[in-house]
Amino acid sequence: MNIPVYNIAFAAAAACASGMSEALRSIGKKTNVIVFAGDGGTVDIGIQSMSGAFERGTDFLYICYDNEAYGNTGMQRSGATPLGAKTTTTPGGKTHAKKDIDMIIAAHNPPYMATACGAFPQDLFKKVQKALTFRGPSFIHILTPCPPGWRYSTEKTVEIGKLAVKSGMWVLYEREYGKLSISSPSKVAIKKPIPLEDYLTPQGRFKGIDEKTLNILKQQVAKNLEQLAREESGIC
Ligand SMILES: Cc1ncc(C[n+]2csc(CCOP(=O)(O)OP(=O)(O)O)c2C)c(N)n1
Ligand SMILES: [Mg+2]
Repeated sequence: MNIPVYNIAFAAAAACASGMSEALRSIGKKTNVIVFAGDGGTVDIGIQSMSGAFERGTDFLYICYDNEAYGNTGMQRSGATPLGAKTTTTPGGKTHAKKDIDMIIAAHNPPYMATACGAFPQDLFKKVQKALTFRGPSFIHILTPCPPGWRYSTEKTVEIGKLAVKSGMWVLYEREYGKLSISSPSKVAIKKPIPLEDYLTPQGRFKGIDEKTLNILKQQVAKNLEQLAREESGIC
């Protein structure tokens, strides 16, 4: 990378970024300070320093790329692994739901937060550009399909990302000063998602998922879509 990068211990990422941002601002520099961290580093290991930085109103952008497991160490389950997904530490499928880090971040009332997916690069690009225009903390959560971990072949990566969005398992949206707007790639799915099986079946990590778990997953997806649609239309 042709920019200064500081490789820091998981738990300290947002605390370190806070210090950098304060130091740069105190000498009059508006340099963008960006944390780029995985789901394990964000929803589990680094959550306390991240919460502190958001609470203090640190002027930075926090990007979480979410491959829904501890990839670097061989695909152990993380708090972001979805219900039913097999990992090396959940060989029978995860028995807990994916931790809703977006609602946790939303509770800190940042000026800007968004979800994204690399399968929709223009949407992702615009969101990063926009996030950097806000003063204070902003957050972007990127669903990042992972061929070896999710057990599908590499050339299907874009397709898997699109299926995540079309099935409503992953919803693209922005929250600007708390106001929710669903992003255009998710507008159809929020009303009429494709069957969840279309997203799950091509992935080996969901192979053999039992009927009960599948139904819970479907209910969770439907409930999330309904809540987001209601919130956007101002009903709740
Ligand atoms: C404090 C700490 N705990 C555990 C590890 C071991 N470790 C290194 S990479 C990694 C996985 C991190 O997962 P994630 O943040 O989701 O990133 P990914 O590898 O999936 O890109 C772990 C647990 C570590 N380096 N430091
Ligand atoms: Mg990960």
